[in-house]
Amino acid sequence: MAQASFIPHEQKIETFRLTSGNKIPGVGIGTWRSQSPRQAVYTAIVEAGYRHVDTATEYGVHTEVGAGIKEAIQAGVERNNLFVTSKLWCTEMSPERVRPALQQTLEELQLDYLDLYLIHWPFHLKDGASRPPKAGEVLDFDMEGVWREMEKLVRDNLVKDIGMCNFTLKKLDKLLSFAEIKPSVCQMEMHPGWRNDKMLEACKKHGIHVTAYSPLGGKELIENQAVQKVAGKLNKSPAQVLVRWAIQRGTSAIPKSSSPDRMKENEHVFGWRIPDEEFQVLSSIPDQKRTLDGDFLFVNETDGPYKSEAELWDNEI
Ligand code: 1BO
Repeated sequence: MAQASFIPHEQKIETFRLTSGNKIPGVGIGTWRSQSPRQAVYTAIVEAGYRHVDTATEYGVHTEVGAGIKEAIQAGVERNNLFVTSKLWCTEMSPERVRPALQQTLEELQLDYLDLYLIHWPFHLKDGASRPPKAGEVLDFDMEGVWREMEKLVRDNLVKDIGMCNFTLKKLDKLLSFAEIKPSVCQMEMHPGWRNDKMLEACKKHGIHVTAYSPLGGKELIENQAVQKVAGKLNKSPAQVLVRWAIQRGTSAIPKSSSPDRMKENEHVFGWRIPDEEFQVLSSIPDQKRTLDGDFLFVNETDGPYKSEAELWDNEI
């Protein structure tokens, strides 16, 4: 359930309580393909009031993101008021590589701990794997072994919460069958153009909070008539409506922006609501399409092991 607390800039920010008892802010700044991550992170925290920074080893921006966080802390924001998420990349998806990967991440970010560490994708890639992988470059994924190591990171206070991204119902069931520390967060693509209701329901049933990535969808969604109409009626921008929709659905959201004005706009989604009727309109947009299908990362149509998008997602699409 969302709770409100005050942050600078006279804004209320809603947070969600995780099963661990820790709180995750309703909106975070995404850093995938960020043009100037150091500046973006600093501006997001200090000027726009964000308290959640989402990054990943694979984005190649840890050093810059860490510098932005450090500058924000020097400007007076306390570390314990920030929520920093990073992710374990697929080449490190074997038990003995989990801890060294996290240690490198902490070093690059200049932090003592992460608030949240996520399995980025539930696949194990060979070092230097091509994109998409060639034959033999997708290795067996020891999910249980990797999770055990993630659990140790929590016990050793190196990360406060653990979770995963880009899971399916099938993989979620598998993880829950052996997890001693249950995942706190599942990060998935979600927006009115890709609602993924079943995954959201499954996570809610197990007390797993969902963070929606790509909450603005693509250009088509921003320009969608229903989205435009609701935005006009509420006197908000389409982006604000989309982020607010995510929050009202019980998920946190991590829109990406490098423009300070857009960052502020995307964060001004608290203290107002999308009325039920309009919420339903957004929740009934018929065209359902991912903006990020993972094909370019993992699908090898001739050699597999994932020969199609459907196989990648355990035929749940
Ligand atoms: C390559 C990573 C995609 C977004 O998290």
